[in-house]
Amino acid sequence: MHLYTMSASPNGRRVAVVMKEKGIEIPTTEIDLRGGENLGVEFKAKNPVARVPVLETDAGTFIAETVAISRYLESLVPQPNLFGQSGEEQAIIEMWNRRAEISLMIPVAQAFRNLTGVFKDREKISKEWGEISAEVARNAMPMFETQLEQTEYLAGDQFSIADITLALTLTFAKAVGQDLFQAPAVITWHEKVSARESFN
Ligand SMILES: N[C@@H](CCC(=O)N[C@@H](CS)C(=O)NCC(=O)O)C(=O)O
Repeated sequence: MHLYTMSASPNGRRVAVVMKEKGIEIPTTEIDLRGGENLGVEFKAKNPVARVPVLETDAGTFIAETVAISRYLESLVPQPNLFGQSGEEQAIIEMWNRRAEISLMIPVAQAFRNLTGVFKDREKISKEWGEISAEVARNAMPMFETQLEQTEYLAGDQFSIADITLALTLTFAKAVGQDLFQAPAVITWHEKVSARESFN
């Protein structure tokens, strides 16, 4: 296998945490996103949407999308389980992971990209859209606070991919000036999850 990633990016970090949780090491090529290495023909042949991470399997198949890669890794190394075992567990974990991605990770990324113009060499940006996206992210937080007042981890009593998505999104948001740590249950949960060996 071979991994193409930018380890410090939010999605690069998600796959890195999954790998560390499972004790998986994969030869890795760092892709220079700011320099636009992902926009070239060579990289786009691996992933036509020009994003990292991308995993090349031993059979030479390219798998993009962080959750797809993570599910594949779970199929190779099932423990510790990050995607649930019973049908219900799997559904609840998927539900919370999708909520974390759609309600938070995407708006945080849109705010970052549109307010900073970091990728304006490759996309149109709008400050207004950046501000709206930052507000959408802030407005999503009470849902996570309410859930984490009731459960140890985001999708219940098991640490899962949903925790990885939410925790790393909040860490990234803070690093780029969008502080979403406004309520106690999220703060306590984030400290606990971030202290895991796989996060460091
Ligand atoms: N839905 C994709 C998103 C991947 C993504 O947005 N990756 C970012 C890094 S975190 C990227 O490659 N950005 C480069 C660019 O936009 O040119 C996933 O889950 O992997």
